[in-house]
Amino acid sequence: MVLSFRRYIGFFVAWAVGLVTLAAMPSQAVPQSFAATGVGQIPDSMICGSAGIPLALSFNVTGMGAPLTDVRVTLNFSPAHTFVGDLTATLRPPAGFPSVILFGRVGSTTANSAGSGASMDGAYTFVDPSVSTANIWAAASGGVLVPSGTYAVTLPGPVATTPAGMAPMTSVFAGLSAAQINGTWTLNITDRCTSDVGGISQATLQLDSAPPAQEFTVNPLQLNFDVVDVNELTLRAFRVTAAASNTQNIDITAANCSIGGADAGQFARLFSNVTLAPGASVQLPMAFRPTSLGNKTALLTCTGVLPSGVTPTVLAVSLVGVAGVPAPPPNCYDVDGDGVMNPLTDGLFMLRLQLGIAPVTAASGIVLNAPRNTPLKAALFMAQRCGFHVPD
Ligand SMILES: [Ca+2]
Ligand SMILES: [Ca+2]
Repeated sequence: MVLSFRRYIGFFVAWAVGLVTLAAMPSQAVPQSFAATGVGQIPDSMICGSAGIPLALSFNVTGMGAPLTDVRVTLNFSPAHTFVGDLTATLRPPAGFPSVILFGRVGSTTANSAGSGASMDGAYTFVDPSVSTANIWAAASGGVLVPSGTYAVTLPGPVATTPAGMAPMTSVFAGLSAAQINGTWTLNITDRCTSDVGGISQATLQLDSAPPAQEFTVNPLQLNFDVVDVNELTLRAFRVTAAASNTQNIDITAANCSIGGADAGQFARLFSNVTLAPGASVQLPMAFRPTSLGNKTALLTCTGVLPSGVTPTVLAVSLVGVAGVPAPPPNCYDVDGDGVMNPLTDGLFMLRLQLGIAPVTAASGIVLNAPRNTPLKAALFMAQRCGFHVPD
């Protein structure tokens, strides 16, 4: 494809207009909530000091990326459970390890201590201490009711001094891969002393994670311009496609694109800034205009592709072309282009035109051969390529 300068500009404008339609609002990952199955009465302990059968809650987690950046568990105690010191709640990811005890034996300071007698009645959200430093041990110290609210994960009892210290949660799970995060999380709640009972009516696991990696593909990775005459302009395009699974736009900034290599000056980038919405695909044009004969190679490289962490991190397309010999100039003595300069056809036709005779009359009695086998074809050639004035 060889384009005139005007068509080149038109192509560029069409391209720039096309960019506008690609714009889309970026999307961000948001915390996802997963409701528990298995809610109900927490089985009472049969023997004080020995943990009973756990109430096992399950959360079916899907669609999360890694690493986790926030983990929260909300438990709605209904009916209320008297004597929080009976209870221990342990959260486990699908692989089972590592686990985190959200709270355990609150108020307990010795191996045989029963702990706090305060009731759990209502909703409680357990979070990483970076989210809240409210301590459930302090809240339970009144001995009547643990107020509903948000509490940091605390070390399980017994502890030597109360309140028990806070313990991390998010960082414990931060090493999990996406494959290890997505699956069934469990929350086991056990009771270790008889008589006091209660249950869970509703539970939610809320997770937040870094957005999954944004990906795009480039095709072809080598743009082949084939043989192009010296000083001719030829265009080719490659395609960039954003993965449908992306959650954010991918931005390629034209200012971050450069052409390197021995023949860099003979290739040109014709695209401006590119925004690729998830699943979007766009053709990006490049130009080749060889200035001397021979094989020409260069490399287009776009760095700083956003957002950070995009795969691949660099857009790279190798550019290959061959500069060929330009077509010879037209032979203006061969009016009809049959390869023969015949004075009785070519010569006579030219002479008549020079004398001011119109083409049809000037061709009278002359047999013009292919490819310019009519007076008008021959006259047009003489005007356009050979600078002749052609009489009307
Ligand atoms: Ca009990
Ligand atoms: Ca001829």
